[in-house]
Amino acid sequence: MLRICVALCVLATCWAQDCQVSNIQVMQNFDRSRYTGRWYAVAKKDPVGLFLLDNVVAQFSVDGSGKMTATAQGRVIILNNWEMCANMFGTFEDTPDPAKFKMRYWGAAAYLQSGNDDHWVIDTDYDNYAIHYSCREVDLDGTCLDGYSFIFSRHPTGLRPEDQKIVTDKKKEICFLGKYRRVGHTGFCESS
Ligand code: RTL
Repeated sequence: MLRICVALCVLATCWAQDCQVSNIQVMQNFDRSRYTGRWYAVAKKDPVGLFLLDNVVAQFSVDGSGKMTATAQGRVIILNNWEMCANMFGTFEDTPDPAKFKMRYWGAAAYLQSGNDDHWVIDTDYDNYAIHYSCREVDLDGTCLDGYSFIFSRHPTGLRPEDQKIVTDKKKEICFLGKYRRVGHTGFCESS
């Protein structure tokens, strides 16, 4: 019995870390209403190309009909040296998996990036931490060729020590461990 358990555990670990986008485990029974409110990005893994640099704060809402929307702010540099605070909007299309969405996003100004990305919630306890994942391009071997991810905290000061191991384990599971940068909060976007 013990041998079977060990074998199953080994199999489950390998399966979780084979880096196939289609095998990535997301939050079970995701509850969008508990996810609403403000989240501070504390770390991010960048995609290829232009991206939010730091001071990233997201605010999620759910309307009367259950539709999820979000706004996000963050410092960006566009046109090589123009630094500004980007005000972004996102609407979410549901999929059969409650933790997997399609996010259409755009900026308050027309020159900001817009797009339609996957938006997966990998794990959250709703009150302290959340791990987001988006793969923009899947490689021929099924792994992610171009993706990004945010680690969010409800606390502007960062993750609680007790959440750090959970987050590190999930970073490994989504094959982005070692690819994150810290997201600083300097108040850059606070006046806009
Ligand atoms: C996140 C969740 C909350 C809502 C939105 C999000 C993504 C925003 C992105 C913005 C990119 C902006 C760029 C601007 C420069 O032109 C995932 C935070 C909308 C991806 C690159």
